[in-house]
Amino acid sequence: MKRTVFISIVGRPNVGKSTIMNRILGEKVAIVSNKPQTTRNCIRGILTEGEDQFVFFDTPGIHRPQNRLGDYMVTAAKSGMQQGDVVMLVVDVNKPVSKTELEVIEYLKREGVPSILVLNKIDTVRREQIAEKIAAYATKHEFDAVVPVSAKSGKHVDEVMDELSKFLRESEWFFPEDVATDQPMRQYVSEIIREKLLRALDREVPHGIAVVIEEYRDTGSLIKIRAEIICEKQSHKQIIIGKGGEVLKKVGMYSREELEKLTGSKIFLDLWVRVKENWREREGLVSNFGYNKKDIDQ
Ligand SMILES: Nc1nc2c(ncn2[C@@H]2O[C@H](COP(=O)(O)OP(=O)(O)OP(=O)(O)O)[C@@H](O)[C@H]2O)c(=O)[nH]1
Ligand SMILES: [Mg+2]
Repeated sequence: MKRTVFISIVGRPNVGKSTIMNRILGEKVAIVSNKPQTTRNCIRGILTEGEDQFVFFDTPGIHRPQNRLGDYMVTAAKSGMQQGDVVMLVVDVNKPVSKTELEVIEYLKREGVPSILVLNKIDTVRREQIAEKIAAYATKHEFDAVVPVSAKSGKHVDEVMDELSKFLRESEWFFPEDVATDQPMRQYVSEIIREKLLRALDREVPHGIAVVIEEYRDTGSLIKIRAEIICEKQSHKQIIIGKGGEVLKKVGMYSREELEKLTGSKIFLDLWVRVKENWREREGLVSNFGYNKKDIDQ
């Protein structure tokens, strides 16, 4: 008897939503960085075990949008929250209960959606702090389960799976058993390059970056990829390229390494940097660069 469950992973930016999804899948499907607002689209991750299929929606962190891109991300997150049979609210155990968590809890109560509270990053705090956080959330909502975890080390992540298993229902599967995501290859490639940029750059520069794949051609012996890195200002372009092209070279090298591992092919990667003044404020450009509200199931 085949069973399925859809799980929405939601929460504030930077709490570890993508990390925990990757950990559960045992594969990197969503990019991760130490900067908030890393994930911009809803990304599906699929785990099939025996007769059971778990379909996860990793969503962008819910925040107060500052521009059109932010509007898109929050719309995508809220739509993703509604796709799940069960909502997994991920919080950073170091952080107090915030407006975002209260907003999610309000939705859970209003719609009567089952939910699991995941207190992440327990590797960074003392045990008493975990108990305090559990008590703080207990006054706000009766979750179906509360699981303190470390997504980074994997500690207690199996308990999250035990809890999620309780929501499996008899149903046909929606995805083949051997796929971990339905993300199109071009999006995957652009995300990997964006991750390397997020890791190489500081402050506001990486937040104003989009990566557009202009060419993706598999010649059999080699995959040729040409990507444009869009940034918001001329000064950002110089930072992205770096002295003597050093930063861009590194980004290219790390991206290529990961793409070769992912595809098992040799990769030729050609990166270009282009300025589109304040593109995050311009609806047309935001949707051109892969963040189109029309693509969101609402
Ligand atoms: N110490 C510690 N760090 C963690 C843990 N889980 C995630 N992190 C780190 O937290 C940062 C954010 O992780 P992400 O998975 O990108 O967070 P996210 O919630 O998906 O963030 P957005 O996509 O921006 O909403 C990264 O630097 C992770 O390595 C954990 O259990 N312990
Ligand atoms: Mg993320």
